Amino acid sequence: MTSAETTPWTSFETTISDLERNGTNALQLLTTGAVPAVIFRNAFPADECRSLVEFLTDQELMYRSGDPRIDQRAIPAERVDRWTQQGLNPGQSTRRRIDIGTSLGNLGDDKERFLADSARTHALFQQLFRDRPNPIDVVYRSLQAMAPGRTVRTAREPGPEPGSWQEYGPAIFRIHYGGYTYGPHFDSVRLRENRSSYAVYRFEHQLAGVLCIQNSTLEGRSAQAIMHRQMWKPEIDPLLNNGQFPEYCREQQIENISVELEPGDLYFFNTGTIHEVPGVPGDEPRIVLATFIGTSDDDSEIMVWS
Ligand SMILES: O=C(O)CCC(=O)C(=O)O
Ligand SMILES: [Fe+2]
Repeated sequence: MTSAETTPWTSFETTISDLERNGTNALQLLTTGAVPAVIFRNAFPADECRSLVEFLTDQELMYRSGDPRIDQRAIPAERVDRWTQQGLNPGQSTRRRIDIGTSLGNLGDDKERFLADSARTHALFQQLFRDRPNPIDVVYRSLQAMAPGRTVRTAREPGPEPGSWQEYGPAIFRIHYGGYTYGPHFDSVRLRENRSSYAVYRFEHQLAGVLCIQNSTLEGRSAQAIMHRQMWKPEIDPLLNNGQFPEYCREQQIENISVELEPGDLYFFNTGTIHEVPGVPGDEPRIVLATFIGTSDDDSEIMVWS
């Protein structure tokens, strides 16, 4: 879609109770690309976000910026860059990210390892959120309100025993240090990663639900996602891979919008939309709680994973 498109393209801001009252099909707004994002402001209280960061730091699951232990825990840059070649940090510095949780994108090539790691994540999250508000619940409840009548559940594969299931990780905390940048990309277990041996491969649409836990801010600017009014198609791939996408957007006058989030704000978007998150090397890391979501128009089940 280009700016020749006359319908406005703006985020849809809502709440769980508004959706329940009005019966808006917010899921469809995303699957059809009618809006760049569905935003739930203040979905998780900002002071709970701050308290959670303190807690995760105390638990040594993450570290403050500058802590030398970050490099030991950071996932190898080649792994997180596998699908997004572009968008190195300012000054070409190494991209550093700590994940708390299990990533299908990183571990999915080894299904057994992925499912074992997912089981450990479930145990860890159960322990972490035994006595404190669980932000993952907010993501699932908001998604459920967007999709009334559908069954929203963590993605799963049939287990070894008849009738048993093995779940994927339910969500993942991603802690981005030093201005970590996501260049323009799309996400798809179907069209990009080709994960045909996984149950989530069957879905027609892939969405993401991302809760902002902490912003990275420098001189009044913070790292925020930019959505381009362009769905992925095969012809876009060379442009994404060669770094020519910005030029293409200028030539084709493809509009974009920035999704401005404060800690506690939650946004959902269609991951087939080309998107990016330019980094801002602030003092604190940017922290999000992220999920992917699979849905099809004629499928009563919606699966969530990380
Ligand atoms: O960190 C974000 O806000 C989005 C990252 C991203 O590209 C994704 O979750 O697909
Ligand atoms: Fe993405």
